[in-house]
Amino acid sequence: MSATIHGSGSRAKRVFDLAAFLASSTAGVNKALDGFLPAGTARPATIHRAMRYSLFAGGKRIRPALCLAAAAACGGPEADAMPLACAMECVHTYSLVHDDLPGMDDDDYRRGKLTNHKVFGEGIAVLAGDALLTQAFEIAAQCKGWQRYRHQRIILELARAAGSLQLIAGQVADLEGEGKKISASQLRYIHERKTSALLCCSVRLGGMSANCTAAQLEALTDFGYHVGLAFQVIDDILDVTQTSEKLGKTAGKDTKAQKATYPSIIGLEKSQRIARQLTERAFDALRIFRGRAPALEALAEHLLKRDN
Ligand code: GRG
Repeated sequence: MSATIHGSGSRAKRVFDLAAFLASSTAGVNKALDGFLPAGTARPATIHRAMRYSLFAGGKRIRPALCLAAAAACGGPEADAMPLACAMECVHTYSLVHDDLPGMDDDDYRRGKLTNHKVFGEGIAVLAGDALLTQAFEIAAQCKGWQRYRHQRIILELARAAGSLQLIAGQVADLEGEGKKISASQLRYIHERKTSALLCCSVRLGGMSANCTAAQLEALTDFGYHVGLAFQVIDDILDVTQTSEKLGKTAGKDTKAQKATYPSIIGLEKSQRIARQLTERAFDALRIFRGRAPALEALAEHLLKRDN
């Protein structure tokens, strides 16, 4: 997988080996996560097996990749960003474990495997999600801290993105919107919080791990916000155009749950146009890096064209 990417500003085309970047970032993240998490045999073994079951179920590792790519764009070493990349994946996995619970989306499959509660039972799945969220903060606290971004700032960043004004606010609005007719602006509110908040936080933390400047942080925020929105629009499109096998989770759930999505409100074609426009806005945000953010550019393009 090599992505032809648009050079910021000049729009010059270069080729970046995204497959190699993703293979290497995923291997690095998996190894680091394995080291950060208690062993599957640590007492009580059930909870550690349940945490590891979902964490190593084969997720695409997009948030860690964005975190590492943002660090690289700002000239920071991968090792400094790694704890934050791992923390993002733990928060994300927790949100999926809880999202799949009977009281939420009630799903049987995730990442191509049975969902956590189907294997370990509801009680353990709730606790595994709780433990993954807590683990994220334990891991983030182990970052080295930077001159512009002390530990307190890093923890605050993560807490805000995962908290009741962002990730959880998005999930609440999503739940409350089921079966109701909601407007495009209400849908944007949900997408900003339930999806964009974590993607945006991933690139911001990557930048912070490189002790980035305020201007770089602003650019990463703009990039993460638009890539996050595009990601959810594409997710909604894939829900109606792909099979469960391809997605590794039950396709067509949004329609079944009478959830408002871009395709259901404005149709497939217009949704695809919006995802492209949001990705363009993300590319524009990277101008400040003058072509030195190839991994971020390639990731944005890849996320627009993904099929799972
Ligand atoms: C707080 C109880 C509680 C739950 C939080 C916020 C939340 C539950 C759930 C949101 C879950 C969700 C479906 C968000 C949308 C974001 C999204 C499209 C996730 C899928 O991300 P991928 O495709 O997944 O990167 P993989 O499995 O590849 O990591």
